[in-house]
Amino acid sequence: MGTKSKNIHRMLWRSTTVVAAVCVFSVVAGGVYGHHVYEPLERDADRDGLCDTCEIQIFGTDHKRKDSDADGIPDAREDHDGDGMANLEEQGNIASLMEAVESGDTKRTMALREYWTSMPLVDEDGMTPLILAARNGHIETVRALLEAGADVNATDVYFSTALIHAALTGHSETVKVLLGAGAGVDMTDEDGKGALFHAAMNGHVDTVALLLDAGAGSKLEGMREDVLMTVANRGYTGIVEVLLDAGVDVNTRDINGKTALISASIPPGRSETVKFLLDAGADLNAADDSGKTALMWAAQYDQAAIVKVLLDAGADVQRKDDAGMTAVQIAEEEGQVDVIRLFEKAGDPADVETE
Ligand SMILES: [Ca+2]
Ligand SMILES: [Ca+2]
Ligand SMILES: [Ca+2]
Repeated sequence: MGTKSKNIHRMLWRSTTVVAAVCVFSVVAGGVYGHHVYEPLERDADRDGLCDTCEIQIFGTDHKRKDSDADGIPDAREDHDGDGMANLEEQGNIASLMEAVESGDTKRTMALREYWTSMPLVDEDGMTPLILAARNGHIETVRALLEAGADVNATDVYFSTALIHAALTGHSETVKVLLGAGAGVDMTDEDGKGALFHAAMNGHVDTVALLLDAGAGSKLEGMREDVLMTVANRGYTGIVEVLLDAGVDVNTRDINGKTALISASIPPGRSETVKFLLDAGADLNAADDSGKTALMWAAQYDQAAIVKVLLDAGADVQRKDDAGMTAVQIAEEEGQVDVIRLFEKAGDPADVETE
């Protein structure tokens, strides 16, 4: 569900002012971009201008035959719903709706209301107009859609709601509007992740704060704790702070017994997060299920800056993991010279040990 791919896809639709060219253009562009993801939507097997997906999902015609019912009227000129408008023109209106929603054209989105339910059928992600507007932070369109009765908790094919999409893109004002309209704050996608998780994963601190205020994660076992570990690992200190303020225990552990401090000590560039966690009362010498402390993990992965912070904070250098190794021995085994030098500066723990 990459934004870039999605944009290319939207561009394809946008490039189809000449409705009849929709599918022909897409076939050519598909070759250029090599985007097979959208092939089912853009393919036009019988080259009659109607996309396969439109024929199958909406018009009920045979996508492999230009005149499915052999009555002499091509599928493109048939009128599947008897409203006086030919199928090809209806397809153009659906494309126009998608373009209007994505660009935040509220007036046109409302004018094309009769296609709201068609849009998810031809969008490979099953996006409703509300989801697409929310994802793009088009707050006026979101409001108009909600007022017109759009289902605030409708999902795409990944079971992601408009709230999840607004949260992962960090459109906090849109998140507010959706919450106000009764969006399920703890609804989860196909991976069991909710809006809180997605906002946190993408570093949107304001959105995380809003969702926590709305009670996100309070009913989902371990959700806030999982989020703490993840954002600590990613170095999103602001979100760590918001989560701790919301009552998450700084020393909570994941399924491998790792604390947030340990999670933050493994990747590079997390010194500030490590310092923040220590100031917030993180257990400096907490060990995970393998007996490894934050110091040992940082030593193993050559995170010299973090080793320095942990040593300065008084981390226990003599402590051994379940394999009987101290942090400096781990660093030696891994050949992490920068870290070894730091231990030497801090006083050789081996000497201390034999005293
Ligand atoms: Ca066709
Ligand atoms: Ca026909
Ligand atoms: Ca029609």
